[in-house]
Amino acid sequence: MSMYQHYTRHIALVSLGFTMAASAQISTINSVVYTPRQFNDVPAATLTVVSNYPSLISFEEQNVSKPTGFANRDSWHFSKDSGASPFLFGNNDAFTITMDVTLTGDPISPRKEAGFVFNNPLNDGGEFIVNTDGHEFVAFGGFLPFYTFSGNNIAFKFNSGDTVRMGLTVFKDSNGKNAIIYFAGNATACAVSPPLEFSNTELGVIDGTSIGGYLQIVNSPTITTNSGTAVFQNIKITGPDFDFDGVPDDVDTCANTPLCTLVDANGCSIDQLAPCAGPAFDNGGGWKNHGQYTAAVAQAAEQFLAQGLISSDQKDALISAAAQSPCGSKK
Ligand SMILES: [Ca+2]
Ligand SMILES: [Ca+2]
Repeated sequence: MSMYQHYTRHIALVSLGFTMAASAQISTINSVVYTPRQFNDVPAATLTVVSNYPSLISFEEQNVSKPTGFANRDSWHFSKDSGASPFLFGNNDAFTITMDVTLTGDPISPRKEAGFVFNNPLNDGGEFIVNTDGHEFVAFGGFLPFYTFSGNNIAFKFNSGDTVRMGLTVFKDSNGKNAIIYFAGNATACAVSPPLEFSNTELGVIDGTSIGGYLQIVNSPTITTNSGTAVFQNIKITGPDFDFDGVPDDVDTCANTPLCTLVDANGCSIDQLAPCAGPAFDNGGGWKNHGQYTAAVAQAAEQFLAQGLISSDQKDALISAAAQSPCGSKK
C-alpha cells in the first residue's frame, strides 16, 4: 500500500459549485518554466536542477553561505507553451493542484522551506509550504488566506527529509466568492482546511498570477556547507477535485471519497463500490445477505488488482476482512 492510503482522520467535504469554463484553460498546461535564483543573495552557491515535469523536479542548493544576504530561492511555474513563459492564471480560474514534496535541510537551521508559490508576476502572491526549523505545514503571505495544519496537531509536524503530499483547490463557492481549500498529507494523516474565502481587494487570485513550486534556503554567515534540497514529484493540475483523489469532479463517479483512500479511474474506493451499509441503488434495503456483500467486495478487489492498483496479497486481505465482517448479515 502507498503511504497515503493510511489516514487517521478526515474532514467531511462539502459539495460546492465551481465554474466549468474556467477549467478548460487549465487543461492547456503542458510544462513548467524555471526561475532559478528568484532570490540570489548568495550567487556563489551551487545550484543543481533536475527537470522532469510532471513526474519529478528537484532543486539542490549547496554552500549557501556569505557574510551578509537573506536567501537563495529557486522556482518553477506552470506553462502552456513548453516552458517558454509562465501560464497566467485569472481571477475566475478554478482548479486543483497536488504534488509530493520532499524537503531536506543540512542543517535544518537556518530555515529551508519548500512548497507552492503564487507570483504576480514575480511579487509575493503567497506560499503554502513546509519548513525544516519551524516544523510547519502552513499557508501565508500575498493574497492567500492564512492556514496552518501544524498548530496543535502533532500529526502535521514536519521533519527534514519527510515526503509529504500538498494540494490546493481554488474555486467559486456557493456565495459566488472565490475560495481556497488546502490539503495536507503525510505518512500518518491526511486533512483539508475548511473552504477559506479570499479577502484581498481582488477577492481571489489576481489576474496574471503564475503558480508553481519553490525551494528557499536562508543564508548562513557561519556554516559554509549550509545546503538543502527540494524534490517535487507527481505534479498534477486539473479541474477542481474536491475529494483530492486525483479524479476531477466532472469525471468522478464517487463524490466525497475519504481523503487518501485508493480509488479506481472513476474516483471510487472499494468501500464506495461495496459499502457495508448496502448499495446506494438498493433503496435502503441493504445487502440480501453477508455473502452478497463479500462477493461485491471481492468483485471490486479483483478490479483493483486487474488495474494494477493493489497486489494479490492486498486483494486477499480485503476479501478476508470482508468475509469476517458483519456486513450484510441479518440481525
Ligand atoms: Ca475526485
Ligand atoms: Ca472520488
